[in-house]
Amino acid sequence: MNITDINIEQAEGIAKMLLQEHEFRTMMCYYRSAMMEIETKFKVLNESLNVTHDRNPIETIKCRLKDPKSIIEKLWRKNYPLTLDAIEKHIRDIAGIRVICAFPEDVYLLAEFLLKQDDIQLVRVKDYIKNPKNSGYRSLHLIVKVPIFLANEKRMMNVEIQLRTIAMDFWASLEHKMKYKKDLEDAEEIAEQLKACAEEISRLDIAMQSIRNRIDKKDP
Ligand code: 0O2
Repeated sequence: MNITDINIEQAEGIAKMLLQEHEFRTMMCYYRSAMMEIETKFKVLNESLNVTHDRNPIETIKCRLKDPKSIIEKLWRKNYPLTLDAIEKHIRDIAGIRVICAFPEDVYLLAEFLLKQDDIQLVRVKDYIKNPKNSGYRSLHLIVKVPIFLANEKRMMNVEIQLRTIAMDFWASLEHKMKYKKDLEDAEEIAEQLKACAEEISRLDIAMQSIRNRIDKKDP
């Protein structure tokens, strides 16, 4: 986004948002709280699956709050007004949680157990594992609403959850780096190579899953 390209309505929007700095910080505090709620839910599931299924499906959990610049850029790109109302209504990935598992079946198991919880509302699912993106990107994306309990009220907040395997995460990190690298001469060739790697990674995930299932069956 180039600030010199903005028109008067958009400039007014930015000015209003800055004037509402206190409201903006309050809203970010709500999203941070929602992110913590979801992180805790996954940690609890990990503990409980240790007892019931004899495994800890989660390798890592990464949390991030979208920074104000990325929020404004997204509103801008999608042609929404630069207001707090528009942020709450249209930007559903301000609070983001990435859950990394060793095996693909654990990705679905965790999603299923989270969505069974009676305080969680499912807003949207995008299954890029069953339907990978053109780039080769694979992950299970959920947008959920989770309640946060404040001093005098309860609020339902959106959280974006990305679940994927270690191998898918390894791939996504490198591919993400390439996307942000400008003036890459052989970008097309690298993208093709990455796509081929994504397919190999998917085969590897399936093979590792099947080995684990065989080992599990042999357990007494
Ligand atoms: P960041 O910094 O990762 O958060 P929407 O949110 O619905 O308006 P969209 O595009 O429909 O937008 O959302 P989608 O496809 O569910 O997920 C977008 C996020 O998924 C991205 O966030 C990435 O984190 C990840 N993602 C999606 N496609 C790819 C891909 O091809 N490669 C990689 N490495 N990651 C991908 P952001 O917004 O890019 O930023």
